[in-house]
Amino acid sequence: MKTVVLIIGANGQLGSVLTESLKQKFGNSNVIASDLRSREGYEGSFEIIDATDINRIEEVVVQYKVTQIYHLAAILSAKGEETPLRTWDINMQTLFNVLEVSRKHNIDRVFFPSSIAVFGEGAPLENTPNNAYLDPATVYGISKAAGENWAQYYFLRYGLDVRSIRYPGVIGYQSLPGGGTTDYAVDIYHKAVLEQDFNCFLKENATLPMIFMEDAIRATIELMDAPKEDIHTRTSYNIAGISFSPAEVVTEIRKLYPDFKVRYEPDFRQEIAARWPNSIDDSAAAKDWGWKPKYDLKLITTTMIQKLKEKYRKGSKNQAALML
Ligand code: AKB
Repeated sequence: MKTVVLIIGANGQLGSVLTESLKQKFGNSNVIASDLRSREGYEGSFEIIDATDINRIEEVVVQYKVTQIYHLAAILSAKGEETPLRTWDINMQTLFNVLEVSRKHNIDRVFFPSSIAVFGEGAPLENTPNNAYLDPATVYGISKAAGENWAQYYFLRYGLDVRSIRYPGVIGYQSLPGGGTTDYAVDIYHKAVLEQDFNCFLKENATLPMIFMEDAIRATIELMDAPKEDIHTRTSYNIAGISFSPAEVVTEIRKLYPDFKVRYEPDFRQEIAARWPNSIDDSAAAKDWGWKPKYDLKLITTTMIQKLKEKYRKGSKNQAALML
């Protein structure tokens, strides 16, 4: 059977990069990118989809004979706290719509991203196990914990092959994050390359699990490629990349930019970060589908700085600076 992929939330930090990788894997004509707004210069099939509208998702699924859906649209941890009930509505309604359309149209595989935000005070901070107690303190985390259980429900009740990863903070040069607690770990590299000072909204010792974009994309594709009988976790898999604090990134960056200046001005996002794990046990993902990260902090830092320098040199300096 030919694989035709629909990506919902294709303009986002992860979605924009994943879309390009899926185009390479399945061919341009078999990947349909979608988001609330069109993307200028996008090469390939692009549909405007508001994922709160189930009819619109269904229309596109039928039109293109979609066989796989990656549902990446969500309001993240920090932004979600501005309007908790709206965040709950959007995160849950869009998931229900994707699950229902997938069930109705016998979609082959569905990907639903979860997050380290599902953990709270009840989970061990170090090496947090896959099956740790989930008591999230943000509405985003609550929606992801509920979403994981709905994903499992659709698998158990209807046999829908939904697969999920709990992403740590994702760091990449290709795109910018929006509204997360881990966003500082991308912004800091832009500021270093632009030779500007950085105001950090977390404390210098706030250690969080992070992952480089290349590793995050590879994990997603490896999970989706794994044989069905190897997937033993139907809520969501922990995956680890590397864990570090703002102070540790600054030390790495200063090896290349010795004058780089940082001020620590923790805000409400520090409270969120304090309840999240410091490090993650990803042995279930390693055992079931062979997960292994490649990028450590040194390699992330040298790659981020080299790629961002190239990007800014190519003339997107003003545009990127405006986006921060
Ligand atoms: C966030 O900070 O909200 C996200 C996440 C860890 O899910 N990057």
